[in-house]
Amino acid sequence: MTRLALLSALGLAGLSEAATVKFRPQGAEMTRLVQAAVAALSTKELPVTMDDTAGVILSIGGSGPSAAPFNPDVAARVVTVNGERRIEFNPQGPLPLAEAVRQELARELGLSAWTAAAARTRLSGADVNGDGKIDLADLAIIMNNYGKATTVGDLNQDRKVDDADIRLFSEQYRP
Ligand SMILES: [Ca+2]
Ligand SMILES: [Ca+2]
Repeated sequence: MTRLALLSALGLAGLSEAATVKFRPQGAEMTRLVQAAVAALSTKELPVTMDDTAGVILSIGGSGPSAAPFNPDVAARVVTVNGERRIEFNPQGPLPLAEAVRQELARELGLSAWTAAAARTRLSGADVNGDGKIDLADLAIIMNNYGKATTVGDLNQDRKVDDADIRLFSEQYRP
């Protein structure tokens, strides 16, 4: 691919991409809090949706009457119950629940902050080298692997690196 073709590809609006996060909120209030938090990450460039059929279980309060009381200083705790990971939020914790949810889920997703920009960098796949930035170093890796059957630089996960991946990169890249 020539440099000119590359630049024109960068200017094109291409395929749309979406990210899915897997969380299993329990109960109406927890579900509402998690949905609101996930909605705040979503943009036209990278819609973020929730799959609640898998992932860590999220609940307000402990699981069942035998659950240990919360340390009053903690907003949330991570426990394993019956082999399943759960994050339990302290209903009387030091943080408002919505804030505690954003904080815990940011840690789960490896987001540096609960912002759409951080989500785009982390979840779009366009940060190929994983340095927290979507920049020309990532494009260089994609170009280096162009035409190859590899997962490095394969943003749409079809096991080859081609124009579709460059278009996806161009949607996430902000010069
Ligand atoms: Ca990068
Ligand atoms: Ca691909």
